[in-house]
Amino acid sequence: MTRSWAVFVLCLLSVAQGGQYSNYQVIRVVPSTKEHVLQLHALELRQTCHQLDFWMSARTVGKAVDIMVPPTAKSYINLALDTIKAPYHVLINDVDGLIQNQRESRALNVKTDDEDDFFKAYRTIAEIEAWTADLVNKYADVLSEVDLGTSYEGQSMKALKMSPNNKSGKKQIWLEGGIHAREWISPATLMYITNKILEKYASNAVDVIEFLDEYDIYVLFVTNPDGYRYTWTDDRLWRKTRSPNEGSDCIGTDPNRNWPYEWGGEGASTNPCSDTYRGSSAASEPEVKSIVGFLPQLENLKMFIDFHSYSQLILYPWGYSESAPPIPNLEEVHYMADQIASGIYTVDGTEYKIGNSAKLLYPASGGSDDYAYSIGADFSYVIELPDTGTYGFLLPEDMIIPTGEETYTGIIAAFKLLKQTT
Ligand code: 0X9
Ligand code: ZN
Repeated sequence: MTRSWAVFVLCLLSVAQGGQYSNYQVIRVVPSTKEHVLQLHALELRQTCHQLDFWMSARTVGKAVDIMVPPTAKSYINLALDTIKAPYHVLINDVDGLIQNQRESRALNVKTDDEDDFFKAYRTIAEIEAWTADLVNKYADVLSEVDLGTSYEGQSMKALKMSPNNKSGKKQIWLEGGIHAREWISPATLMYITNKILEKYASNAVDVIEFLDEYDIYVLFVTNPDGYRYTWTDDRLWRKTRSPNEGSDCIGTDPNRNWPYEWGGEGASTNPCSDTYRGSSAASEPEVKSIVGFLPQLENLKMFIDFHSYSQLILYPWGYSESAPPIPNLEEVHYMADQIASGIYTVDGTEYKIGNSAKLLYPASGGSDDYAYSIGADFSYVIELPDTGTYGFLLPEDMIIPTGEETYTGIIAAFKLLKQTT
């Protein structure tokens, strides 16, 4: 019997169990041969029948693959990895324990007696909306809301616009977070950065004042609000949108495989049950469609950043394929990424790797970064925030402020360079 046939039979024997995460583990496999990588890819294709969740997809030799394994699939995965002889170890022993810790920590930190408390806890959609409304009031001279539309479940999607003037010929920047629902550090970091830029503006910090004189900054904290809400109410580790799929019981599309540039190519699944499902068509998701309806109206879009987690990477186009041609302004884009990484490093010594998305991470088509670059954003990035796997998507909330602080420094370094070069 061939190996893959053996795996297929085992797949039929395993009974998938839904529900919460008791006795779930995350294991890290580091493929040391090309054969390991191929086998891990094959395993990933069959992930849904074992309820495996590839927190980090298979890439190349030497690059870690993180797989969340339910108790029902432990013997299967052990056997499969022993058979292909790929080295692995337990990365997170008790996924449910981390989720419970986060719940308990939030209960202690949820209070907002003073303003700074807001960043001591992860925030629900309702809390984010209330905080945003306060922010718009507080900084009325520079801040306004832009209505983008609604999500599939009818939640309103509003971007914030930081702009102290209506000067003609202004350049624009778009920052978005929370496109993947479970990556909670993303909206939290983006809110931290936004708040700090506004504080600096209000305290007359010259660099921020001068920057906003030439650039309008648009910010969307939660790009996938239905998914984000679902991570609070039902499933902490949900990634996709919440729209139904015709002919399937599985819900949701990966919104970061749904953008209308090179849609449906490599690294995007045609299976609605997959976590990387590309959707029924390009921009099938109302959340993606709303932004696609707005972004091209920005005539001078200079920079686009989509915040994700985890792995500490700064990635740039093209991400859709390793065989895509190099982007024309590769040198400048790489140098800008280097400046962001250096800025981040100066704060606490957190190290980021930078590089082409398809090569440094993996090819994935239909991504927001490729789309933004395709419509003319000179600098387009995905920033994969901390950590590198100790907690993964379950980064403790006492990491919000340090992550916010260092990422803010990186972004300010980018603004400085942008102003010198565009
Ligand atoms: O796979 C993704 O969508 C991103 N990584 S994550 O672990 N947060 O899911 C990376 C996207 C990189 N960009 C493109 N490949 N276009
Ligand atoms: Zn992501």
